[in-house]
Amino acid sequence: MRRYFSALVLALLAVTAVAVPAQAHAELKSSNPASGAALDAPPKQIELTFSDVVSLPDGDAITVTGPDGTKWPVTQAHAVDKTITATVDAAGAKAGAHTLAWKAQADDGDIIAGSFTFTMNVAAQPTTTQTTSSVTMSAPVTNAPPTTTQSESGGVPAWVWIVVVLLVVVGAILLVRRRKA
Ligand SMILES: [Cu+2]
Repeated sequence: MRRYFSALVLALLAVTAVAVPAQAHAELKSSNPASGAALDAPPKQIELTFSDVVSLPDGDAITVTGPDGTKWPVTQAHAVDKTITATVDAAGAKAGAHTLAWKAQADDGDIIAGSFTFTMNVAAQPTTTQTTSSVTMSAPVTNAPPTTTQSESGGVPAWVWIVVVLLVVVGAILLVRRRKA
């Protein structure tokens, strides 16, 4: 009976020994951008907040991968207390779904990792490369038939014709009345 009891105690100790370190892991509590966020402008900084103290892991703490598979350059990763921050260069950000993968070293030395997605509603603001693309885009417009450009720029606005027609009508009515008088 006593053997049975000590075996039970040992078994319980074994279970808790496995369970306790697993619970001690820090977890990702919140982030900016948040998981599932839809952004109108690319973020300049990424912030991950954990449930416990974390430090930077070996290798990249944060990677952001765009819809076309290109990675945003991530610099200046810092771990302070429960947060990891990093500066991102999203100049080439495309509209669409992005994956943010993170890795951190928990206070007990274990490496924790995870990933989530967020969406960019628009592509990044124009850069020098995009200016050249807009120049090539405007080229076909200049090649458009001259008749369309003339009717738009050289044509008289519609309201002018309406005013002219009204003046003629009013003038005609006045003339008719004068003759009758
Ligand atoms: Cu752990």
